[in-house]
Order: sequence, then C-alpha cells, then structure tokens
Amino acid sequence: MTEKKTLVNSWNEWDPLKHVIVGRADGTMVTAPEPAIARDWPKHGFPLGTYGPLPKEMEAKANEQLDNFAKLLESRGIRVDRPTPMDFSQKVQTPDWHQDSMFGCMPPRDVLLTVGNEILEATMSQRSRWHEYLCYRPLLEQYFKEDPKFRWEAAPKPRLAESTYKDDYWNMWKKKSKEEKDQAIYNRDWVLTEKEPCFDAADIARAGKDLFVYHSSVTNRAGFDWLRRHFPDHRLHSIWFYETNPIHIDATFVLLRPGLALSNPVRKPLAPKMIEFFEKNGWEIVECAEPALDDYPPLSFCSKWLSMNTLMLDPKTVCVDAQEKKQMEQFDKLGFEVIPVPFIDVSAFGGGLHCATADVYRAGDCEEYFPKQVEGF
Ligand code: ABU
Repeated sequence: MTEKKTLVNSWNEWDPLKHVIVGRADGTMVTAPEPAIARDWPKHGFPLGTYGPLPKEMEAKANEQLDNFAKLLESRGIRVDRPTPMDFSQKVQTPDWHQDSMFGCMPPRDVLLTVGNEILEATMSQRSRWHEYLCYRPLLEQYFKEDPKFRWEAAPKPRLAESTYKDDYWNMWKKKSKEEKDQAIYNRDWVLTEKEPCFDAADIARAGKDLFVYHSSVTNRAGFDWLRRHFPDHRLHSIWFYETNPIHIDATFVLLRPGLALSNPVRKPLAPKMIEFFEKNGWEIVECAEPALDDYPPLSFCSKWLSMNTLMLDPKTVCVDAQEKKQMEQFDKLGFEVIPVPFIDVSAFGGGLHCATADVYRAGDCEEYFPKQVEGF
C-alpha cells in the first residue's frame, strides 16, 4: 500500500525511503552546441556541432526500465511520482542567449536538492538545462498544497551569458598535453568562471548536518558559497577529485550508510584533509568494484562508473544496476541486501539509479554523523 499524504523530508542518502521522484526518458536530446559542453560522438551519429533526439528505440527501452524501476519501488511501499516531459527539441532563449535545444527530464537528481523539508531547484549551468525545472513544477506545486511545512526554494537563475564561461574552453582543452590536463585538474580549471553562482543538485551528497559539495565542471566556487550561505545551520565541505570531466558526485564518492562511503578507485580525492575528516569520524571508505563496462555507454555523457550510482532504500538495502555483478557482490559482502535493477538502457538519458531519482521523503531526522571537526576542511 503506497502512502498518499505528502510529507517532504530527507536529510541524507540512506534513511528509509518513502517517497521519490523517478525521471522519464521521453524526448531526451543530444543537446545543441553551447559554451558549457562539447558533445562529439561521431561513431554514434552525433559529431561535434550536431544535435537531435536520441533514437526512439533507445528511448522506449529506457522508459521500460524506468517504469519497471518505479513499479519495483512501489511494490516495496514507496510512493513514486514522475515529472512532466516537455518538447525538449524546442529552441529556448533568455534576453542573453538562445539555445537550439533543451535536454530532457530523466535525471531529477541533477535539478532537485532535498534538505530536510526543503526542495531547492538548482541553478544548473548549461543553457540546454536552464528550463528543466519546469518539468518538476506540477509536482512541486502539488507538494506545496499538500504539505504545509514544505519549503519550496529556487536558487537565483544564472544569466549564463558569455562571461559565465571561459573563452574557447573546449577547443583549448583538446590541445592540452597530459601534463597540462593534470595541471588543470589540480587547479580545478573547469569551463565555468566565477561570474555567478552555478551548481547542479547532483554535486551535493547529504549526511545530516554535513553537506559535501563537489567542485566540478557544473558547480563553481560561487555556487558553493551560495549554498553555504543558504544552509547556515549545516556544515558545507567543498571537495574535489582527480578527474578530467568532473560532473556530479554520485559516480565518484557515494555515502552508503552512517560510517561507510564508496569511493571511485581512479578519481582520487584531492581536497586537503578530506580523508582525515572521514577517518577521524570513524568512517570507512571502500573503493568500489570493477565496473561491467570498459567505456562510456553510447551517447552517454556519463561514465562506466555509473556502476557505483546506486539508490539506498534504507541503511541496509541498495538498488544496483543488474549488470554490475562485481558491485553487487561487494555490497553483499558489506552486509547489504542487494536489489538488482536492469538499468543499462537508461544511461544515455543522463545517468544511473541515483541520477534517475530525487528524494521527497525519507523517514528520519537531521543527525550528526561527523561530530569531530578537522581544521581546514
Ligand atoms: N551524474 C552521473 C555521474 C557522471 C559520471 O561521473 O559518470
């Protein structure tokens, strides 16, 4: 029996899940060119500069897996809501720019950040995703009517004018040597300038009083600073990793349950004192298992590390992509009940099981999981 009454409340990544949004693949686009990103997939029909809808047969398979996942969650008593897709092939504009396509609404995690009784619409940092929040507005309006304590917030919409991006960034990136790319990683020299706050919601991992914010290619220092001021009762930690294409924390560093985090073996943490902070607070960090794939799935801007992009249903139960046998074995050894979910066909639409969901309600309160502080972190 699914719960009917709406309550918005979620403080972390693992408390018992009661209500969640699951995305839809309908109409998802390989997005038109824009300064924030460079899509170049000639082998799969989309060389640099081209754009268009993902093939309909791929979309049908992705929607089938998303629908089955939604049914699975409902069968476990979890209420599932779905966004309202738009015509993502339409051209969009603001007074500062026009963009020849939008993206889609498969990954609600990228747009919506739930902290306690608040859902915050992220700024986003790509023009093709500037209007994506509209797909969730019917649900947010409903929650606002049904839960008198629900705090509905939206971060300031960024201008995303030319000055938000570094000039000719992707062209310059292609010309860099390995040493220059390494230097850029250590300098966190990503496409965004610091002109205005930008962040994607999927760059934030929640652990009660502590929020970990990935300084990535879609979240800048100003975005972190905006979040820090917006959540004055939390401790916010800026973290970053060794990765040439950093986007979203949930295939890099995943909080599984109090005291246990899953870490990407290749994307090493670079933020000073981060490991010390976790260890001092008694957290174990384990490296994730070898992913099933060797490379990015076709037409996917995500990586093979979607293997670690998992959804916790409670501190003992984890949903994992069914192809990720080694990851499932590892979770089994760590004492989790593992639920295999066929999900590979969804990856090209914007991610894995964590990306495809956004918490509305997890039963639990704001707890302290990191009582010991480390100066400088
Ligand atoms: N949002 C999904 C994670 C992207 C990646 O690191 O592959």
